[in-house]
Amino acid sequence: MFKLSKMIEKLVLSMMLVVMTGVAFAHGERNQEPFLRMKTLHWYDAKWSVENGSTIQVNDEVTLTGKVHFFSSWPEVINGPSTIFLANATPGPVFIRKASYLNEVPMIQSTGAELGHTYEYRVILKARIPGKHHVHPMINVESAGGLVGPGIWITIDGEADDFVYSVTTRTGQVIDNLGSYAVQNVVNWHLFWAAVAVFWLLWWMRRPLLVVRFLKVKEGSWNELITKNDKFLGAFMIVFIIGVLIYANSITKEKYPRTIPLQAGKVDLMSLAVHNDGLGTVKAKQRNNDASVGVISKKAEYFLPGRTVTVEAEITNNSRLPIQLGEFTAANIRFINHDVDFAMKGVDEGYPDELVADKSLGVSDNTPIQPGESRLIKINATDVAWETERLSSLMNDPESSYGALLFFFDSEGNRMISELSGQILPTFVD
Ligand SMILES: [Cu+2]
Repeated sequence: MFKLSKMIEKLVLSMMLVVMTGVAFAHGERNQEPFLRMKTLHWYDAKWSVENGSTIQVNDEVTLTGKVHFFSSWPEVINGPSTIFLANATPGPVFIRKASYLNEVPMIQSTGAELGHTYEYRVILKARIPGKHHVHPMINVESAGGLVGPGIWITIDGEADDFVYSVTTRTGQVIDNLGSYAVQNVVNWHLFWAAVAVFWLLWWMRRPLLVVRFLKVKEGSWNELITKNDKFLGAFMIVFIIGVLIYANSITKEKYPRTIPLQAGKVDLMSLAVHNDGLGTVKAKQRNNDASVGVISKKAEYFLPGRTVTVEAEITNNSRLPIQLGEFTAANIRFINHDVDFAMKGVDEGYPDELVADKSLGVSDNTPIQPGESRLIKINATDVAWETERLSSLMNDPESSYGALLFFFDSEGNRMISELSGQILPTFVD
């Protein structure tokens, strides 16, 4: 009797401990060593679009914003932030992450950060599973793990079954709910392969197992262990399985002619890396070879049927004379702006014709960019060369990114060259 009551007491105590630590420590963000938490990431100006302790409904959105500083004296014992991923720390997939940005660059993929620099983050979440959840921004550092920012409590109300996540694909197809899209197909294929596996197992298991077979191995009677029928079935299975794979691949290709492989590359954050000159003030550091022109790629699309690459870029003129964009060159193909005389003079005689685009380089605003001015321009490079030079196959690559050089000319004809690079999205509809 005494023992039992002692046990119940223990049980109640341990349950209380679980409940209490659950409240006090949420989900282990205080488990990390102090030096890890103090010398890695410093999150500040953190804001949530809802108040701490508030209640939202399933399907409601929450936006996390703020700044994260990568501390200069990063601990020696953990990996540096050369490969990082912006995420959210929540207890399981209770929210889906609709979008995430560092310095307004989409963070669908991993990126790399520089020590001593500050980045602005923005994470958009959509409520999925009801409950009371602690919600933080988090950055995963390769080989070091997740480093979490400050968290607030958000209660999700409603029914998990009401959760809907609808998306429109790049081909214009509307998927009503990504959560249940093609699930039946996945189930069917699993059942099919499970049936094949079970059949294969039963084929061998219907005969005496283990000891009998062990003795036969000892005797060396291989003909009884693996019969003619077994060999015949084995050969049939190889042909059958490979045949099914080829068939499945062909019907999938027919049903989904345009697919993009899972992206494996890292997003380049260099072009927008933020300088910290005194924490809190941020200044864009622009990637370029020629300090006189700053170029930031905002958005790039490749319109497949039209063989057109469109780029939106912010150009900053740091030189003392007005400048104009004269040329866009990538993979040896040159797109010239016919409205800029200095650029036209640069089309040297003797350069292979097929590598100079027939059409002019389209620039949304050709008026000279004045010294000190920053302007968002749209660049349009259309040519069959994208197809003939097989550059269009970038859609099938596990890294949909591009790079180009931009040639600027000032009013005296001086040429300034800047790099332009970023992610590129395929589009199939105009
Ligand atoms: Cu937490």
